[in-house]
Amino acid sequence: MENNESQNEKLDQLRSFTTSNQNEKLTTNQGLKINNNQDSLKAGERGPSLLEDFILREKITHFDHERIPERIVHARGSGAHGVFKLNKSLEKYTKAKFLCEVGKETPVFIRFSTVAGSKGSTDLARDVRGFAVKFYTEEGNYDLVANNMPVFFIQDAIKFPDLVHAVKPEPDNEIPQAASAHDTFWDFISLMPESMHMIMWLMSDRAIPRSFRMMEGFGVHSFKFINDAGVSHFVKFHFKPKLGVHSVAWDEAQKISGVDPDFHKRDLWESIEAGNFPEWDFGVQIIPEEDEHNFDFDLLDPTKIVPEEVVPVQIVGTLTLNKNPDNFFAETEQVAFHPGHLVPGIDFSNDPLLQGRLFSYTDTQLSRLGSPNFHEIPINRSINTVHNNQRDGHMRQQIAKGKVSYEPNSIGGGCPFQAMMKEGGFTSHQERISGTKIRARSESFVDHYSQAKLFYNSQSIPEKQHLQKALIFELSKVTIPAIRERVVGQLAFINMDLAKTVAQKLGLEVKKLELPNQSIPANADPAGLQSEEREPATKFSNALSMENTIKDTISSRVIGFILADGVDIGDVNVLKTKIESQKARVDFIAPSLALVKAGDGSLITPKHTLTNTASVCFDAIYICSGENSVNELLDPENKYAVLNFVNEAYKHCKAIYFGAETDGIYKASNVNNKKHEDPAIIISYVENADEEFIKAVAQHRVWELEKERNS
Ligand code: HDD
Repeated sequence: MENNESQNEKLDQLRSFTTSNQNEKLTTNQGLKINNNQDSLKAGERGPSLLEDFILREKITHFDHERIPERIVHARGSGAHGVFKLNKSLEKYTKAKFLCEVGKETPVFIRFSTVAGSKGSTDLARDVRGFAVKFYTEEGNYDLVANNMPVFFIQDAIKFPDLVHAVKPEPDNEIPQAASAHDTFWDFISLMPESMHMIMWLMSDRAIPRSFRMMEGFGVHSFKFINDAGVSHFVKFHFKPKLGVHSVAWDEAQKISGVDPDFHKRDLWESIEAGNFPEWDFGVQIIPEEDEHNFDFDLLDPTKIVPEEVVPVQIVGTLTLNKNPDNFFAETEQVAFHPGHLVPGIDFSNDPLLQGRLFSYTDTQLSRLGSPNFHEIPINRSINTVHNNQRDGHMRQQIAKGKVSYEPNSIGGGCPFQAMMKEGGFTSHQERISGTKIRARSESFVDHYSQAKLFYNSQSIPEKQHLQKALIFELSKVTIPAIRERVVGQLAFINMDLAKTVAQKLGLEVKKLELPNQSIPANADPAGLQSEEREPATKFSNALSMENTIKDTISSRVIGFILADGVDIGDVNVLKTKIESQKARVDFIAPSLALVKAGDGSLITPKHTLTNTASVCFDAIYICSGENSVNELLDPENKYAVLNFVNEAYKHCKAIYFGAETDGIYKASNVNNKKHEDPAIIISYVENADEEFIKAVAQHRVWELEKERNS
């Protein structure tokens, strides 16, 4: 089906709010046709403008109020429409209809985001990514407001404003933008041992994804599934990308931030426009209530995962994104998520982080979107009709008929009626609670290092090296030595080699961690509840390393073909066809945007010049065959840019393919004379060179050769 003709109930609903200016006359907001949109009404051609110019006033007034406050966190986002299809019924565990009937398709809207940066910041910041999914189900909207990391920094929502204040730009000078590498963030972290597991994730390459399409999504908290019989199970939600989980290198991320700060936004948009629809498997980890206490951590602690080796993820559905929004503001900016948007069959757990979120999300929409009627904004509307006695408020859209806006009533025949459970009426899961009212943390939450160890130990060698380098980078930006020392002290509880490697580069010794006395009761102070170093019950988890991800597809990868006049069009076309047949994209890069004249006289339109893009924007490069083309690329005017392309791709461990007669470029580049075997460097004369190159692209990167490639 054509992209923008996709059909589903939500898109049909949105269509009724969508307008097009095609072949229409310009009007005011009152529908009056405008005759002159160039000049304001004046007292004489050179005179002052008149207050009575209602056309000018309307236009300027609207413009003056165009901006709304950006999200306090997750300000920078990219949205897409899609569909969720259920492949395996979860009826045994939940009565949520969209999870019961195999084959059922539910419209979704998804918004990916970075957390710390402002709306206009770069996509490639080292950061957590938001992965918020709104399911427009027949029983109302269900929001899974997830992240691309399965744990969180803090255990209790009361610390959220502190965390966010610490990571955001420092309040005196508003520096740095979209970065955690600064004093206040690490000061906070150094005093919050519970953040250490999340810090491992944040310092790993998961924090610099290659694409939104290549990252996982996690609901983080334990939620609850309730079935028809009222039986409850704990559930953890997972999205697993069909393209595998892949990241860029930190050096690359920083460069992409300059060359194309919209890299992820553009990548998502272009993939969907090209019909290359991003897809995820949707999975659940299900835990019977009676097993709640059978783990070496607390299921309610959001700084812990349930290792997949202990409770496997059952894949039950597919999420496909198949349509870009028509209007960024109306859809991606105005969409309002909330973990409390539930449907029958799904409920919360008592995770104290989740509990606090249940307040925050509606509250923030009130200041961000300006009115309790934000649910009436088209993107936020449920596909089933809303019936209740809530009335009025700013910008009310619904025209509720009749005299009655209260309940019970007799005048309105008692409508709208409460729904019984069997009619789909939501009931909170009944749970026996007994306890003392107390402002304290459970002892079962006092284990801050065991899963940080599990994560670190499960990483491959290149991943460990990247993580070390990230910590060194971040902490080297911290100006207060005591903060660096404290973080190193925390790392020592996770892995002594890690602590020593980081310490050495910071010019520090690993010292015993000493947290300053903050004069707060020990049971209220996470530092006071300093966890003992503890081993996790699960020592190693394959699922935590990106090394074990899917590497058998080049779908949607972008390959740069570097060429100039005289290029061998035969070779170009053969490889291009092979690449495109596997749903990857070829972009031509030439010395200028002038048409490139191939050796046989045919013409090629370049998409980029050697200097308006950079190797960091491509997954792999091909230096096209042809002596004349190579000579032009080695001309002093182009040589630096060409070698820069090759050398950077080499440094970032990408696949590079040298076509026939490109020896001059090979020899002048850093690739030359390397003694090691490098499976990602393909020279045209090797057997099945095209296929070898495609295989190398599918591998994403040869991280294990990074050291050699950078020496
Ligand atoms: Fe949050 C936005 C995910 C903890 C308060 N959060 C927001 C978004 C995502 C998450 C993906 C962006 C939604 C969008 O695209 O519009 N947040 C999480 C996850 C958390 C988490 C996975 C922990 C497991 N958040 C969290 C806490 C609080 C908040 C503990 C407050 C107590 N989050 C907010 C917020 C935001 C938000 C301030 C900002 C904009 C919005 O809600 O709509 O209310």
